[in-house]
Order: sequence, then structure tokens, then C-alpha cells
Amino acid sequence: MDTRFFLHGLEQLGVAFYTGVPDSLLKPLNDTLYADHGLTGAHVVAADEGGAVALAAGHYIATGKPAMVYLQNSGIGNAVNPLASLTHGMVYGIPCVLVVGWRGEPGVHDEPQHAYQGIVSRQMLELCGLTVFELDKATSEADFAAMITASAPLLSRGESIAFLVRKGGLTGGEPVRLPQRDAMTREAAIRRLVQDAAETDYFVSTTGKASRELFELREALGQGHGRDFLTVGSMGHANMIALGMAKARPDAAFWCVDGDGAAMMHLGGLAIEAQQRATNLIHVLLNNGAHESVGGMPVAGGTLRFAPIAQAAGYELALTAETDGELTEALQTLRAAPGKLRFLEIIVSCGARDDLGRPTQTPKENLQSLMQALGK
Ligand SMILES: Cc1ncc(C[n+]2csc(CCOP(=O)(O)OP(=O)(O)O)c2C)c(N)n1
Repeated sequence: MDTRFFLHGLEQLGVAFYTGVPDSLLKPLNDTLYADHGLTGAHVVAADEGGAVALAAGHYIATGKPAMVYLQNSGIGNAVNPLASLTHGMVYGIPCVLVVGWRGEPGVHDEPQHAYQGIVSRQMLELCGLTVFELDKATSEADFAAMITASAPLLSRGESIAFLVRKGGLTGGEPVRLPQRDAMTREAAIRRLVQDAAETDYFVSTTGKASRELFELREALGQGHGRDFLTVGSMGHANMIALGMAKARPDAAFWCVDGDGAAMMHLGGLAIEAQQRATNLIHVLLNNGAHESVGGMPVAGGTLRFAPIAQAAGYELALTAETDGELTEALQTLRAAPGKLRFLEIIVSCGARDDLGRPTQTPKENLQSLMQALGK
């Protein structure tokens, strides 16, 4: 179904405010909202899906109108808390309209991190009290009109609904064109880190293309994957995984390769890392100003800098590198300060190779080789 037709249907339910975390499967919707509203007024790219539900709740409280929350099904977990304890009919009864990209839908091949979430998505939404409508390529305009008619009384009695969108269920939209930065690519930055690190260092990389790039780099360098943990799901948690490892293994050195969207999603982790003082962990944040892996919607307007936040959280060295020369210098400074708490933000361009592949190892194979390298 064309995204504009879909949005027009939602307007009939009073929906005129849109928030969420982008998803590749919902790219036509994300692009259309961005083209129509930018990032202010009626459209907010939220830090996480729970925050988006809360924003939608605030909008309803102030206007009496339900708002749209868009998300990939990976983010249902983040949304469960406010759906169950804020908007649910047994609490405030605040209606929301969720639009959920259905990765890992049963019967369709997808990446391993989507397999279980794909199976339980509908159930999870229903357990939170939402009425679920599925959208796919075959959904006709008449089918959709019937869904809108069925939704109106639900929303007016304070219940929430979800459109669970299968691949190709929403179409159209002009691709977002973000202002391009004249900076090194994320992949080039990761290559520099891998080359700079000792062979015995461990890497924990974030969700999305960064992990895919790290995997391919190791293949190209013939280094194997036993030193890397690829955080393929669990967006925003790579730093806590790395901290858990670093605390338990003070004898080893760790790098967390994070993204700006992921860091935003669970920003509190930065303060915990600093408070825990794991000086054997270097937190590197690749800042391209966007959720590039899922289509490039901006993160916090695309202009946020994280090194000052890290410094305020207690990092003793919080550096920013924007050029190759600055990166060389920053890596030297980090290397020369092993006892300090270290953070490095690298400003990178927004994009990736067209032929970027996906890990050919399963998550379990990855874990097994990593634990073997750790002697466990
Ligand atoms: C909880 C959750 N929400 C949404 C997604 C979908 N998703 C995967 S990667 C990604 C963008 C990550 O952005 P960033 O950390 O800035 O890295 P980039 O892709 O820009 O390198 C998103 C939103 C997800 N995997 N999990």
C-alpha cells in the first residue's frame, strides 16, 4: 500500500503526530514523514521506542488525539514497559497507533537476530493489550479502510492498535537525502582501529552495518573472528556487554565500537562505564549523525557530539577525531594512557559499500570461538 494512502487513513483517526525509531522495512514511511515534517513540529525521531510511546502519550494528554509510534519489531521490548504500565487500559487508557516493521516474519528468510522476535511479535503486542492488524503486499485499500473503521471505537475507548507491516507492505516515499559530511567512512575508521589494536585485543561491535564491516574486515585480513563479539541484536547494549567482559577480565584489553544511534538509545550506560572505571576498555563511538544502517534518519538532529557527554560522565580522556590525521594522533594519545578511562568519538560519513555482506558465521559460532579465545 502506498504510504500516503496509509497516512491519510490514520489522519481519519485523528493521527497528526509521529514519533519512533527508524526501520529499514518502514523506510517508505520514515522518508515520507521526514519529507513532510522534517524533525520538528509533528515528527520526532525518538531515542528509543519506549520514549516514543511516552511522547505519544504526552501528545494525547495535551490534545486528546492518538499519535503514531513507528518501530522495528526489535524495539517492541523497549516499548513494553510504557505499553503495559502507562498507556494500557488498566492504567491510564491512552490510545496509541503503533506501526511495526516485521523483521523475521515466519516463513521469510532473515538474519538470526530477528528469528525469535519475528515469531513472538504479534503475541507480544497482543499481551500488551493492542489489537493487531497485519499489512502486506496484498492488503487492498478496501481491507485497510475496514481496519480504520474497526480501529476508531478501540481508540476512542483508550485502547491501542498496531499495524504489523510485512516486507513490502508499505511502499512509496522519496529517499531521505541527508547532508553529506566530508569525512572518512565508518568502514575506514573500523579498519584503522583493527590495525591499531594489538592482536590480542577484543572487540565488541554495535548493531547494524558496523558489525558487518568488522566481520568482512577480519575476513579480508585473514584474522578470523575469535576476538570479536558482534552485537547483531540488542541495539544500544554493546557497551554494557563490553563492560561485563572487561570487568571480568582485567588481564585483557577491550574495544567497544559503538554507533551514535545505539549510544543514544541507552545513553545511561556511558555514566555507568565511567563510574565502573574499566580502564581496560576503550569506548569508540562512530558518529555519522544518523541511523545509517536502516536508511539514514538523523540521530538527535544529526549534530550531537558525544565526547563532551563522556567527559561530563567522568572519562579522563574523551577525544574527538574528524580527520585521518586527528585519528592517528588520538590513537597515539589513547595508547600512551593505559591507566586512564578512555573514550574516542570519530566523526564519519553516512554511507556504506553497496556490496557489504553479512556475517557468514552464526551467532553461536561467533560466541563459541570468542569464548575459546578467552579460555572459557
Ligand atoms: C531496539 C532496536 N530498535 C531498532 C533497531 C533497528 N536498527 C538496527 S541498526 C539501527 C541504526 C543504528 O544506528 P547507529 O548506532 O547510529 O549506527 P549506524 O547504522 O549509523 O552505523 C536501527 C535503528 C534495532 N535493531 N533494535
